[in-house]
Amino acid sequence: MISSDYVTRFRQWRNGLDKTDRWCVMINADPDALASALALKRIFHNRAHSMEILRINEVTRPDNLAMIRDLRIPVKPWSPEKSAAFSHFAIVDSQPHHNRLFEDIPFSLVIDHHPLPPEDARPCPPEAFCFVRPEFGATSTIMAHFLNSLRIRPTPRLATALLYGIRTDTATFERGGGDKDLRAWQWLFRFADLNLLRRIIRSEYLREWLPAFSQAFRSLRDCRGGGVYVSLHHVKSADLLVGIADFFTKVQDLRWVAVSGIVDKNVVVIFRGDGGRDIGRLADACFHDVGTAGGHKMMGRAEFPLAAVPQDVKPADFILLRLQNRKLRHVRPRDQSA
Ligand SMILES: [Mn+2]
Repeated sequence: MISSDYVTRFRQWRNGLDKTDRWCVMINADPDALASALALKRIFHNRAHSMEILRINEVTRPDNLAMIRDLRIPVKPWSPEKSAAFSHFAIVDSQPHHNRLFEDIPFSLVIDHHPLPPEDARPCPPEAFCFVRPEFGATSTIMAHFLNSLRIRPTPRLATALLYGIRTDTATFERGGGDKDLRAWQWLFRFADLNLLRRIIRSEYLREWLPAFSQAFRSLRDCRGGGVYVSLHHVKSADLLVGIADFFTKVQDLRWVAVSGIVDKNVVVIFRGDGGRDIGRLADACFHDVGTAGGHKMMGRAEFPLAAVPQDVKPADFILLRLQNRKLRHVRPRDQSA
């Protein structure tokens, strides 16, 4: 639980809000940030003239798009000219030093669960409310605790958003999350719309990706150690490669998969493994000499300029040869990998 003095401080701070203020909550949109911004909007309801949610990034992931659409999250793109329309700024699930677009904004409210800011970061002004607590698995958890202690019952859409925020940041409690997150999960679950939640969870692919899937199946080649290699040509975004790689992790008996594509003038290879071997090390061993490569046990990524592929060799053949021949024992020590 959030210690009660913080809740008291937050309540007092909220009581001091001016109803004529025009608030902007800035986010780097992902499920946790979107849900947290929606919760903040609810907390500010009737306490401010308005609160708009503005994102500094493009939203491309299918589940994020589904979340915005199905939960009707009113998020708009940020541009610096828009700042004149607001009197106050908040930031959730990020801190001002995380992005240069946040840097010059005079934030009055910061709520985040990422690591504490470095010593030399701009300090939070005394009149602002800053709550940065890395012991929470998600900012959505913090927002759920604030809602609960303010006795605000979330609508089904808000509860669903916060559940999906916690689910994403903790990888369904597989890669993080503790008691606080679980307690928030249990509380939110009572209010959520589980049909909507299921629909968002299942939105893993974009319709426009389907031709690439057909190409992926045709390009499938076996690799050593129960792995497969899938090669695509030019793709709009690496999200598609991630989507395809994640799909193949669900095929029983495939131990690992590498999916490559060309994004702009770079070759991107996404690796996924079942944890039986360190797939990040394989990525590093295969491609460290041509670009950036690395990852961890179950996920890896390599990216290098297309120009690194010799002119008379197809990128797919270049990659396959390396996947087949690089030996793990040549891997550099972990701390030096990209
Ligand atoms: Mn987060």
